[in-house]
Amino acid sequence: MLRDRTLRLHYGSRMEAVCVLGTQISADVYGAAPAGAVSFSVKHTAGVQVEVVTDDQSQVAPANGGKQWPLDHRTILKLSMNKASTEANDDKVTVNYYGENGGPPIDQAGVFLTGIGISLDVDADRDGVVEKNNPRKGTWTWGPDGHGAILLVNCDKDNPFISGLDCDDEKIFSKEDLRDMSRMILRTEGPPRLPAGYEMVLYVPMSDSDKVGVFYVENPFFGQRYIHVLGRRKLYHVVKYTGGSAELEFFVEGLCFPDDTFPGLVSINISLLESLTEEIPRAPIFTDTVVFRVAPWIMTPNTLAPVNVFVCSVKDNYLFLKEVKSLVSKANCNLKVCYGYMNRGDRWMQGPDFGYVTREPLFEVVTSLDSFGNLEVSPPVTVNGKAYPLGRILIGSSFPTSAGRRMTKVVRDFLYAQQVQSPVELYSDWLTVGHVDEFVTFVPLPDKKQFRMLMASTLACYKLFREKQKEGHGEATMFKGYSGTDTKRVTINKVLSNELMVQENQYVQRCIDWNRDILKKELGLTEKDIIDLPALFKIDKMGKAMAYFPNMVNMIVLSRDLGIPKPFGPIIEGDCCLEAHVRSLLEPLGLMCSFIDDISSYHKMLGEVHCGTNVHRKPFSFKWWHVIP
Ligand SMILES: [Ca+2]
Ligand SMILES: [Ca+2]
Ligand SMILES: [Ca+2]
Repeated sequence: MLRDRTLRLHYGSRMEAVCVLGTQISADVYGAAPAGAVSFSVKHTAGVQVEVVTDDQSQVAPANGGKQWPLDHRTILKLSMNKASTEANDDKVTVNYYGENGGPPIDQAGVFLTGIGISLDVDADRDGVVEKNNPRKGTWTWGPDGHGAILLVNCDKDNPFISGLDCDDEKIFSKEDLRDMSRMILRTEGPPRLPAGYEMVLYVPMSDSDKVGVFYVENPFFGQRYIHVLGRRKLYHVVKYTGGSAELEFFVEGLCFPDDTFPGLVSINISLLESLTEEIPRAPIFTDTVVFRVAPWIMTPNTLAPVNVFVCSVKDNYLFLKEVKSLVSKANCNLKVCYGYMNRGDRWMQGPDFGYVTREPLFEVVTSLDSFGNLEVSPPVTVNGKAYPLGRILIGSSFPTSAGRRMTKVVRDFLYAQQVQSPVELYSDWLTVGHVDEFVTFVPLPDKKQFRMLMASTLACYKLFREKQKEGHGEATMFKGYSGTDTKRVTINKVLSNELMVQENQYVQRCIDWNRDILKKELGLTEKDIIDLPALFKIDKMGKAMAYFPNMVNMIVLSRDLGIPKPFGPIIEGDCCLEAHVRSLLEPLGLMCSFIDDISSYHKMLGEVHCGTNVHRKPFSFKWWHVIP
């Protein structure tokens, strides 16, 4: 921010002023004139540029003072400097006033000037280097042609020995932690000391103080120390002015993600304060401002390559663990088992040791719809010409007209505020657990579309079972080897003749179709982008649906390797006809199906493979700031 300021010259007295390079000082030449003066001349040293401005007429004043101007109340002098001073007050502007009869000047007014360069700098052009005084550093725009610096929320834990997150304290423990922060440099140029009465202050607006933390790097050449200078409870910091040509280095961390009360932009200012006399408080005469946007919280879709698979070890999931292990080794990524001390008995975990965020409502009841199985993300899509290069978040919600469970408002508001993965709201409240991942998932493909959407389909299951019945396999038995307690013999004939079940599953299909229509519209999909996986549901006492056999759509996707809940379908000629059918749909596309028995470990507790695992994926190569929300 370059702001002009006005200086009141006064004849017969010595004045001193600091001129920040790139700014102008307006000096009132008329008001300073002695009685009887009718014209003036201006003399100045080489480091100062002086313009004589009357209305919109501007003339450069020669340094030697060889030109006279008539004294006019509209006339002002504009002083500027483009080179920093090596000593305080080493430049000077003198105004000579002349009377009506010419001759020698009748009086003088003047000012001694100190030129100081101040620039607060960030990487506003996003090339990884903090450039010098980018003229656009104080604003922020989206898109590949946009500009503006970015900031990460430092919500990981680079030091395992601290209790909270990295951004919870006002310390930096490791060099790794510095990599989560953005560099900011204060460049100053000037004499060894600031003239008396001047001070430089770095500060954040009150509204940003709980969103950003700033550390100063002390003694960069003698064992660095990082001093927390701005953030919670620290609104300003008096900067040590070191003289000469100096670069003071700062590291900046974000403290929170955007949400409905915080659009994501934070600003940091440097001001030069001046005091006219000791009794009057200092006032800013120059301010430079930089703006950062805090990086949004971004979800990674199944189409991104897996890096680590997290799974919990609890007392009864040993076999499940073994099968996941073999899948993970096929997919060439790492398995991270979380043992009891970390998961505290919770098998529906999220991964430890990397960034996480919590949102807690003040007044609302937290429902099952707030679980992360209720939050999925589509692969990148283009819908009616509008690109979503990071995909769209899928939120499970209740039917628009019913007063059912709904994801807590704070969570929904949070998701919308991230902007880069514009959420789509689906209807998932018809399910007992109510999660989106119970009826839809995505698998990567190397073709033009890059993926297929898989949906649970009761229609597809009935179609398959009727075909098998026609082929003479009506007595094929389900649930063989199923470790559940229900030992009644279930055949294709029995399933097909159960009228109640037929009706319940027609209802379920309607609920799924409702979502299918939303997904087609909001993700720009056609029928050929969708694959139906057979599924059956039963309705519980509350009128909600739960999977009748392990729900295959609730799979884990590791590139081309799919870990699918083993459905325990009707056995025909030694093969599960559901597995065979799903293989016939997916394997020709180059996908590999592994069916994992999750019955006792997850299915009986109303979850499947996908709910019991978590995949840390390679982040998008697409830069989120290139999104145009
Ligand atoms: Ca740069
Ligand atoms: Ca810290
Ligand atoms: Ca960190």
